[in-house]
Amino acid sequence: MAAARSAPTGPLVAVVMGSSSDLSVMQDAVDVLAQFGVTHEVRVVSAHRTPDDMIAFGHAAAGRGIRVVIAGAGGAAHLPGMLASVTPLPVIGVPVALSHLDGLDSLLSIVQMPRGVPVATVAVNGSRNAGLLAVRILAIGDDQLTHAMEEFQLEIADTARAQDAGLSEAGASAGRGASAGRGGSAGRGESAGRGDGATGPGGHG
Ligand code: AIR
Repeated sequence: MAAARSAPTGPLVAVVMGSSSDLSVMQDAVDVLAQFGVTHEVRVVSAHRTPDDMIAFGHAAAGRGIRVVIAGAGGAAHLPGMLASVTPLPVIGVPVALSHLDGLDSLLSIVQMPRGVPVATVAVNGSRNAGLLAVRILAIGDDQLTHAMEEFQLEIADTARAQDAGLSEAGASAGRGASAGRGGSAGRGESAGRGDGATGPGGHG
């Protein structure tokens, strides 16, 4: 019979980035993890400026009890892929947009991994979803975290329905005064916010 694995006491998620200049983007992931009560660490590890440190970090992560790595970088964004090449842990890549090329350089650097070395890539600057995906991965086999995620999903559904009600009401008002044009004042059928427009469980975001 396999020996029971002792519960890790250190952080479960590592949020790493190529430079502290990425933090404004990566903070969303950190905030989501905090909202769900997931222990985490935040580090700067550069694939190009501190490659030895990066490799050492990647080799040691699983042994330290880290379960998921969220890695963000911009430009020649090799950090997520290089980490994925030296750890068996799931790596979620966040392409950080720099002032040139709108983040397309970062996106392609992260998403176009060779077969055998997967990186789960989120949208450009999409670190909030990276945090949520890490929570979902950790929720496998964790009923409490699964329940928290279900609650979160209900919250974002409520937010979307409230938006629907608000726009429907606005459309009805506009329609009373004038022609509603091409089918009313409905929006694009999606949140106009930063992505999901939601707060986490007990959160404020
Ligand atoms: N970077 C740092 N080392 C390797 C890479 N690709 C990235 C950072 C940041 C960008 O370079 O992830 O997005 C610019 O970093 P800085 O420190 O010049 O602001």
